[in-house]
Amino acid sequence: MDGPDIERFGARAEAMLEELAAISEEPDRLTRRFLTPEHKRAAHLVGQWMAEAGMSVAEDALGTVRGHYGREGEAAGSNAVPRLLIGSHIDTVINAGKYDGMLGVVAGILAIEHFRDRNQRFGFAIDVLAFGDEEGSRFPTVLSSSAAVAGAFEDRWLPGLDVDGIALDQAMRDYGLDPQAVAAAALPREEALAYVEVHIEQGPVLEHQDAPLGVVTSIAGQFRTRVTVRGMAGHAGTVPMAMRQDALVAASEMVISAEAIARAHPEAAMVATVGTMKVMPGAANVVPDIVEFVLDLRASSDPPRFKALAEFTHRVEKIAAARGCTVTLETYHDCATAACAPWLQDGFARSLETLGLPAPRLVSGAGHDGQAMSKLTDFAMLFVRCKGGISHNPVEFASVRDMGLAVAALIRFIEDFDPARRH
Ligand code: HGY
Ligand code: MN
Ligand code: MN
Repeated sequence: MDGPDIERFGARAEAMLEELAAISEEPDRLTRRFLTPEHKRAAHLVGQWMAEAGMSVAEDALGTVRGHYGREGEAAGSNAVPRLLIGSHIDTVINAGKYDGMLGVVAGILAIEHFRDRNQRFGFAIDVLAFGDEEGSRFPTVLSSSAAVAGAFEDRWLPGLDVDGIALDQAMRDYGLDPQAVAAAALPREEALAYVEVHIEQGPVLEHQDAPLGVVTSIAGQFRTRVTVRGMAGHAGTVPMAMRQDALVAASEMVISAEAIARAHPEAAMVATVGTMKVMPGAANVVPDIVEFVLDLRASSDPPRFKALAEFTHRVEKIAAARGCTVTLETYHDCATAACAPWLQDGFARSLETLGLPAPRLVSGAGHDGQAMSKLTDFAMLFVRCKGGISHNPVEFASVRDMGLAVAALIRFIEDFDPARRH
């Protein structure tokens, strides 16, 4: 693989990402949430690309598009075939960038296309997986579609409601899926050789080190905890300040306390974010009586994360009591820190070295499908430099050259992949 190949891979990736980015729920920004008609259109497009790259294509009960590239001598329709899994997600956050998730799916497809063009087969099959619920931007679930492949889907997620009051299982039926068939989406453990993912770094480290690519060592664990504060509605003009049970002021103090807890633990790379808040009844001249917000709390290891949630719980109960309010917390997502398998990390490091590139190793503060897939098999990730480390923002950017290098590194990784190295 030489320079022109790298440029060609990168240009193809850019064009495919552009095409996917045009499929949005909103006219002037990219938003594509799980099981929406736009998810279905993007899944169909990805399925077409997989078929054109020489894969057989299927869709599982969670809408994951699964391309299969058979191993040497594999007869059509064989099952129980050992396979290397490559994937990422095609759902987005609200007002997203076009690289987060989609780049990993496109890179997998371009790698298979490269092998198909050379009629190159391996002693193992390769599946490319396009997951639809990594971001958790529609239902109170996160990583549900990769969890289904890993056999870790939880039925308690099915009644979860989106902002319009549509339950996950209803949305699955509306999409043409069968919520009762989720178990069939699980891949038998003995068939999964490993899971690898190419993803933009979504942070500033690679750019700071002037490295186009990097090898992930582990993915930070995360909580998503719904906090509901209840006070007393009242007339904005008549309730004296000292007599208020203002749920929004209490909630605001709680958000500040979450920030203070995270700031106090840089050693754990702790981060706390409140990105959504519902204020009820939602009138300018009514003292709010119910406020609901979600805390996203992460750290580079689990013990400090658990301690921080306990500390936050203690502080919010005190804040609520002092303001004549009550508070309830419901942690609906608890994803453990997940370590990338050293033998797979080394595989990516070797592939970077053969391309004459540095192979920095780094932690991922962002969550990924690999955390769910780690319940099925060993996993690893290859990070791609992104401009300013910006992500979850429409200015998110990865260069054509860096994306081309990522595809080339993935190809090298696959050519060098040997399941016998798993120890
Ligand atoms: O939130 C995350 O870390 C990921 O982008 N879903
Ligand atoms: Mn994301
Ligand atoms: Mn992502």
